[in-house]
Amino acid sequence: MFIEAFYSGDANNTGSSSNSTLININTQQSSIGLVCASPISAGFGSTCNIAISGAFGRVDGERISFSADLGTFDKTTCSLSSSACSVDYYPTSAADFFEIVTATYGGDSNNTGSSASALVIITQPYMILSSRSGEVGTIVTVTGGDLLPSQSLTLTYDGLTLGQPTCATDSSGLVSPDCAVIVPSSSPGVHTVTISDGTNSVSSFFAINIVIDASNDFAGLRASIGGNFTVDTGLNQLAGILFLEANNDTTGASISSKNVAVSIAYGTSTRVAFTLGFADGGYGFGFSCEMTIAGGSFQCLLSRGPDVNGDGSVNILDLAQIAYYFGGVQGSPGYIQQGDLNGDGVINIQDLAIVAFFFKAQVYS
Ligand SMILES: [Ca+2]
Ligand SMILES: [Ca+2]
Repeated sequence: MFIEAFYSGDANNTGSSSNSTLININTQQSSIGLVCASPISAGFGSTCNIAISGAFGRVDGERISFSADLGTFDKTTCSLSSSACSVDYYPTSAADFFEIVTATYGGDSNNTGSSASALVIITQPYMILSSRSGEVGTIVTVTGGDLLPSQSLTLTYDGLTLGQPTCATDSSGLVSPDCAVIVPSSSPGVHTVTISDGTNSVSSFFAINIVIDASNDFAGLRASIGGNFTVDTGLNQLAGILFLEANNDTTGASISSKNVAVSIAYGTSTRVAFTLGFADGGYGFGFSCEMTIAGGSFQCLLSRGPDVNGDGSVNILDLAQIAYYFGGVQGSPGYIQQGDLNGDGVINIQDLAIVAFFFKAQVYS
């Protein structure tokens, strides 16, 4: 702005004027302070308060606008009152770990515009399973947190809503669910457990194992096998440690026991067979088991090993051994003990059938 003084003169004086003088008039520099509640759960509101300073004249009643890349506001502008106002911000996805909320004042003829940003951290819901593997029917406790309050939580297993009570929610603050899952009928391998509040969800994994538990009597002994296999349906592989024990059938005294680590790549087979012998103490018998992968079922037979010739595999040579001694009766020259798989004193079709059933079974000693 230029200011200039004029004298119009009178009867005695001519008029005159001053040089013009430049006066700079700056608009007031406004400044916004922005504070948003953080951290919050996705879908749960964060109140953002702003206060403007440095501004003068006609600021109250003017509007502050808000923005964020994701999420919504209860209103995208608020009207200043006593140089302050607030909005509520709602992030919509917990997949977004944080959001930057920006408040902007456009300024007016007295004040320059200004803006400010605030970081809102969005908490990630979490869940913890009390057990990560087991059998169908296992009761698993689900605990977690940072889900939304005042909503029903739902649990799903492989995408199917579980037909059991939904978790209770904590009406004060963020939810800390505490509920029980009864693992439904499902095939061996890894399954997905998900908990959701309608906006946020989080998943964990539960592995169904194949559980082996069998015992049989054989030649005055009682033998048992136990343990479980984890199944990797991606690599088509199962692995586990099995415990074998043989006791005197009358006294119960332990005769032999051992742990056997078993790892089998089953490829495209739907059935897995293996045989484990009580090599300790020279007992020529053991368990031979077969399992179906999809169903997780198993059956184990206690007998002399189907690897009749002891070369580490069950194949045509073992069938040939049985065939050679076929009909041999205990005590006769045509009888060999290792060919009488079921121990009934005669080598016949039943022994042949055992070798045939476990043909190509993986042999562990
Ligand atoms: Ca063999
Ligand atoms: Ca026999």
